[in-house]
This record gives sequence, C-alpha cells and structure tokens, in this order.
Amino acid sequence: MAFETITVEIEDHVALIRLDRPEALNALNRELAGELCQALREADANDKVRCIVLSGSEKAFAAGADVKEMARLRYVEVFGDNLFAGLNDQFAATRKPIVAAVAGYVLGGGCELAMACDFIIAADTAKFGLPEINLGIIAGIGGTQRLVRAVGKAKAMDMNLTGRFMNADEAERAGLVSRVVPAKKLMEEAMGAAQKIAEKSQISVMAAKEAVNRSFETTLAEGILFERRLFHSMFATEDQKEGMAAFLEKRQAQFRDK
Ligand code: DAK
Repeated sequence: MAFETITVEIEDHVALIRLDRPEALNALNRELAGELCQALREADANDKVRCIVLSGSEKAFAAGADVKEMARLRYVEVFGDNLFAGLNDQFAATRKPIVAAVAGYVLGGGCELAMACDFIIAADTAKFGLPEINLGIIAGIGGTQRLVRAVGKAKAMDMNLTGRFMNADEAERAGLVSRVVPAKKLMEEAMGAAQKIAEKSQISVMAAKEAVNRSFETTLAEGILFERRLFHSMFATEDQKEGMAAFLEKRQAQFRDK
C-alpha cells in the first residue's frame, strides 16, 4: 500500500522506513502514527525483512508531535482516543530489531520515537530535546520514562524540565545513542549495522532483543534467569549447531532461522 507520510523500501533484508512530512519537519500527526504502525506491522510479518531502520531527513528525524493538530484537541479527545497509544504498543510488539538513524531535530515525540527503537545511531548534526514543557504539556510517548533509563535522572530531569537540547556528542557521552557519525555517513552506517544484524540467526537476534528488553521490566535475578533459560533454549536450534560448526570449520555460518 502507498503511504502519504512515510516511505518504505526493502533492500538486502532491511526495511528502511523514512518519516516523510518535510513541510512540518516530520512532525507526528495521527496519519503518520497510523502509517508507521502499519509499516512496522508489515515489516515484522514480512519474511524478506530481517531488520528495520527508521529514519527521517537530514534536517529532522522528527520535530515532535504535530502541534498544529494537537493545539485544538481537548482532554476528552486525547484521553478518549488514547492518543499515540497504538504507536507505543506497536514498537513494543515488533520482534525484529529497529535501528533509529537520526539527524537534525530529534524533538518531543520524535525523540521518544527514537528511544522506542532498539538503538540509535546519530548524525553529528542531531539535536535531542523534550520541549513539550514549553507548550504547557509533558512528554507523552515515554520521554519521562525511557530517557531516565537511558541517561539517568539528572539529565532526564534537566531535559524534561528545561526543554533544552542535547547535541550528538553529549547524547553519546550520556548513553542515549550508540554511535555518532558524520551526517553524510549516517545512512551507510545505519544500513551497515542493520545488514550485519540481518546476517545473524533471526532466532538468536529476537531472543537477544527480548532478553535486553526484559531488563527494563524485572529484577536482576529474574532477568538473569530469563536470559539463562533463553540461552539454554538456543541449543534446541539448528542455527546453534551451524554457528558453532562454522566457527570450528573456519567458515561463514549459513543460518536458516531454524
Ligand atoms: N508540529 C507541527 N509543525 C511543526 C512542528 C511541530 N512539532 N515543528 C516544526 N513544524 C513546522 C513549522 O510550523 C513550520 O511550518 P510553517 O509554519 O512554515 O507552515 C515548519 O515545520 C518549519 O519549522 P520552522 O520554520 O519552525 O523551522 P526552524 O528551523 O526555524 O525551527 C524547530 C525548527 C524544530 C526548532 C522549530 O520548528 C520548533 O521548535 N518546533 C517545535 C518543536 C516542539 O516543540 N516539539 C515538541 C512538540 S510536542 C502525547 C504523546 C506525545 C506527545 C504529546 C502527547 N500523548 C500520548 C497524549 C508529544 C508532544 C510533542 O512532541
């Protein structure tokens, strides 16, 4: 299906989803949220896709939720429609890895979207912020929760309360992003990372993603037990036999997701 606010391309087992509302710096409106949910659902269900990259433009990953659309909404509408709940749920439900490749403005709902991905690769032009406080609201898609887990309370509180922007270097030092690269290299780096992931056994990739995500939801002891049980279960797969045989035979593994 053709989308109006995003584009989707599939190349070498990687689905590249780009936010595409240049007139509004990729601000998230309801149409974009719906299309993004659908694209993630489809990519997750598509056997040809083994990893997803979510990106925007050079100027903006996304400048936040669409203020023009939100300005007229009343409480009964945002609460009644459960605004943006579907987006949060879809990110949580997507089992294939999602790499965020961000440049320029990564603000408000855009910053929250990037944090909902599995990791963030940033261009050196990226500027992160939660400026919702300037609009008389607060972050609403995880900005008060995921940012604390990513960078700790001090910076998360600073960003949520002052609305200041963090540049890419500070974001890398703070642990918000995994890598910073020159803007011109952003897509090459992100697609390269996604292709590396796509070469692995999808079973172990999904298990690793599930185990890391479980660390946010549980105690250390429970998390380590969950990890160990998943680790044990890998020995029921053909890919474990193939991966180890390939190492011993000094050749490239041919994983079959079995
Ligand atoms: N919404 C709508 N349009 C936006 C936009 C946004 N967030 N950001 C930029 N635009 C539009 C501008 O209005 C302008 O359109 P025209 O006026 O020309 O028609 C065009 O994009 C270019 O923007 P600028 O002319 O402002 O460009 P500059 O380079 O001068 O400035 C900027 C770039 C990013 C610094 C500036 O545009 C800016 O401050 N934008 C707003 C950033 C912001 O406040 N973002 C947070 C939005 S609030 C919820 C869940 C989530 C949320 C809320 C509720 N629930 C679950 C209920 C999330 C809220 C947010 O994200």
